[in-house]
Amino acid sequence: MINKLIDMVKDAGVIFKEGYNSKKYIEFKGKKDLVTQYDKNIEKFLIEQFSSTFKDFNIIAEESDNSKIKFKDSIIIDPIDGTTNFVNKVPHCAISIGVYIEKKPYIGIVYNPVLNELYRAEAGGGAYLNDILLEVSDDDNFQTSLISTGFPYTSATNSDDLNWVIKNLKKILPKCQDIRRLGSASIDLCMVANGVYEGYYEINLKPWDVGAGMLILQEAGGKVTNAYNKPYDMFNDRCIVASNGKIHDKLISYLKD
Ligand code: LIP
Repeated sequence: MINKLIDMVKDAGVIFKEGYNSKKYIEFKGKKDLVTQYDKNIEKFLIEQFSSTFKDFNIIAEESDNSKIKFKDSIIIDPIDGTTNFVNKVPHCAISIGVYIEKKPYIGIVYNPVLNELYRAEAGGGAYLNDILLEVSDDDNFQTSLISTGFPYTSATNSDDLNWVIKNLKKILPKCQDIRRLGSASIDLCMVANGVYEGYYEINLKPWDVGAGMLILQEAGGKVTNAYNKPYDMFNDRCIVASNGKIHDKLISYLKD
């Protein structure tokens, strides 16, 4: 299944790359939440491909109405994770595909066509960036750890969410090496998998932002939980905490107090 998926995702990458370099028609789903014709076109292309080839799976996709879909044997699509980057030509954006069987992660693919970087993992089979086996960093010192985060779209309208972001930046920034905000949750998770970041946290993400990256990180030896150190439920939990495993408890302790 993974090779077929990769071929289809690479075909979708052609539309992605063409769009990256072209004029976009932008609509606003919320005050900050953008969508372009390329998000819709890539999603439509992938849904057509997946539904005709993988008939045993239903599809949950960012730009679609998912209200009647039951998550079980599912393919979760984010056609462009990092749409704000895509619109502004910041080359950190990706197609994210998570495949689940019986609600358990089976395959994850995160493909950045701009940089030609394809992250992939199969449950129990390790994680790769192109052909390089991924392994999380072994740094266990929080002070030398590079931490990544994201700012939820809701911070524009919800003062609790904005305060949460500021409060946790104030707590974590002095205690770590530095903080990065790259703008694509799926790539953030892959960069923890690749040992670039030691940790990552963010609130209010959706299953399509993380459905692939979580498996890629876990297969590279990393850890993903909620803020209470319990398994992260991508449909219900507010905060995702991801790490190389070694600084996980420290990161949780800062997010908690
Ligand atoms: C985005 C994320 C980004 C996060 C945004 C948003 P989109 O996904 O990947 O890191 O901070 O809140 O969820 O909307 O570009 O697919």
